[in-house]
Amino acid sequence: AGLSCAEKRGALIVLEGLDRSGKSSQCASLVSFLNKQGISAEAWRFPDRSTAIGSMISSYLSSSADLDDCTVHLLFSANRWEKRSVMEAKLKEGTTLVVDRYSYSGVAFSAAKGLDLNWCKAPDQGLLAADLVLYLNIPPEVAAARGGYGGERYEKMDFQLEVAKYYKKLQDSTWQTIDATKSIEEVQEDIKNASLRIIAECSEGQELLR
Ligand code: T5A
Ligand code: NA
Repeated sequence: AGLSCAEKRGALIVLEGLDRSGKSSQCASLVSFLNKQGISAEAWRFPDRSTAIGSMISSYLSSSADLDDCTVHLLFSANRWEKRSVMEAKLKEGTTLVVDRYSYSGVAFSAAKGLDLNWCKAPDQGLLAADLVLYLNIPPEVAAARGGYGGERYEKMDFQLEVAKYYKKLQDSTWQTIDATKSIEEVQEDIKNASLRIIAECSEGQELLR
C-alpha cells in the first residue's frame, strides 16, 4: 500500500562511510542546524544498541560475544526492521531523520567478510529507502589517524579497505559523495546544502519509497 503523502513529509537522510569518517559528529551538527532553522529533525543511528537485539550486536562488536557472520548480519537487519514503523510514522508526521549508518553498512561490512552480495541485500528489502545518502569519503589511513581506531572488531585497516570496495558497488542515484578529509566545518557546509535541497523536495509531497 502506498503512503498517501499529499502532505509534506520528512526526508530520510543517511550518512555512510568507513569507521571514523566523521558520521556521528556530522549527524549531530546537521540536526542542530536544521532544528535552528525551524525544521523538525532527529538524529538516529544503527546499530541502535539500546534494544535487546542491539545489545547482542554491541557484545559482538566489542568481541565479548562470538556469532557467526550470517547470524550477526541478520541481527543488524532485524535491528533496522524493529525501528521501521516508528521511522515511517516520524517521516509521515513531517520529521526529517538523519541516520548514522543504514542498510548500506549492513551490506558493505558483511560482503567485505566474503558473504554473497545478493544474500546480504535480501533481508533489508522492504525497509524504507533513503532519500539521500551522504557518503563520507575518506582513505582508511586518514580515518585511522583520527585518534586511532578503538578496540572494536572491524576497526582494522585491511578490513576497512575491503568495506570501501563494497560501498563503491552500492552507490546509486540517491548518493552524494562528500570529501570527508576536509575540515569538520567544510564537510558540514557540503552536508547542509545537500540536505536542505532534499528536505525541500520531500516537503513537496514526494512519496515515501519502500
Ligand atoms: N555495522 C553497522 C555493520 O557491520 N553492519 C550494520 O548493519 C551496521 C549498521 C559500529 C560498527 O558496526 C558496523 C560498522 C561499524 O564498524 P558505529 O557504532 O557507527 O558502527 O561505529 P563507527 O562508525 O566506527 O563510529 P565512529 O565513531 O568510529 O566513526 P564516525 O561516527 O564516522 O566518526 P566520529 O564523528 O565519531 O569522528 C571520529 C573522530 O574524528 C574526528 C572526531 O572529532 C572524532 O574524534 N573528526 C575529524 N577530525 C578531523 N577532520 C574532520 N573532518 C573530522 N570529522 C571528525
Ligand atoms: Na559513529
